[in-house]
Amino acid sequence: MNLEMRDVIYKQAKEWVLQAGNTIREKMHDRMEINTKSNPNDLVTTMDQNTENFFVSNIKKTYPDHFIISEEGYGDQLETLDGTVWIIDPIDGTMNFVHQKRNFAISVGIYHEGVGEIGFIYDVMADVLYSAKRNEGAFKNDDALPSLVNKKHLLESIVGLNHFWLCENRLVDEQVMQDFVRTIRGTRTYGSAALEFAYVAEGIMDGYLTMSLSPWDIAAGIVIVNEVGGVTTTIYGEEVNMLEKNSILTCNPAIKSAIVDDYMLKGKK
Ligand code: 2AM
Ligand code: CA
Ligand code: CA
Ligand code: CA
Repeated sequence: MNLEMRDVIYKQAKEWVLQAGNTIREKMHDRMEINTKSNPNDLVTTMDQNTENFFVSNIKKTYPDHFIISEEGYGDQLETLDGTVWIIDPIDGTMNFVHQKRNFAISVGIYHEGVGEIGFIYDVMADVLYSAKRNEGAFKNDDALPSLVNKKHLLESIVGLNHFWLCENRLVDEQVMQDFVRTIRGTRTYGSAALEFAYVAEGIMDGYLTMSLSPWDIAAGIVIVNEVGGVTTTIYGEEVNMLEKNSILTCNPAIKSAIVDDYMLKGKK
């Protein structure tokens, strides 16, 4: 992607992200409809839909030749990542949005010919914007995020994961996962995949493990984590497919092989 064009798109996308966040904060306490999707805990609100619609209509108007992959159905059905593709989660962490009124994010990744060029993760209530352009570093608001120190040991690592890893699951033996959580220093569960990626990029968590995420949950996060030297693969160390659901490991590169080889592959079902 032409760098001048990329800067123009970056500025425009940033403006829309901040504007969408502003609207969410303003309308936060208005009455809204809450519905369920795949199961009773899989929530969607009119705020998710309206926010996505805001992005999609603006993008279609301003960049009619760009494509969109997004969660709530306003985007395109794509079979390739050819051209410029915006990958959008209007509210990541809808359960947090509904129940906690915080700890949710707007996630926007912009890919060109399959390569992640721009990423935004906006923690709306904290008003903290994580951003990155490929090869130009990652930022938390206006501060550059330092590269991850490549000295981390698994024993001193905090890893984001949820309790389902310790329940019977289809991916990794529960006994192996119990060994894993006893080995590491601590676990965290924030309930927003995008924010967990941002925290890995910030170096306040060393890794994040999750069983199944969609492209819009990870697109921005991958670009931001990349820029601080972090790595993202499936939990078994395979390349992520941005057109499908994937299990996800994003982490400091220093602990990747310990997690993948000594736990995920060892416990693989
Ligand atoms: P969402 O809030 O945009 O749906 C919650 O643990 C994290 O997993 C959130 O980032 C959430 O995104 C994501 N997630 C993916 N699939 C989900 C599902 N079926 N139900 C709830 N959260 C899901
Ligand atoms: Ca959802
Ligand atoms: Ca999501
Ligand atoms: Ca969402």
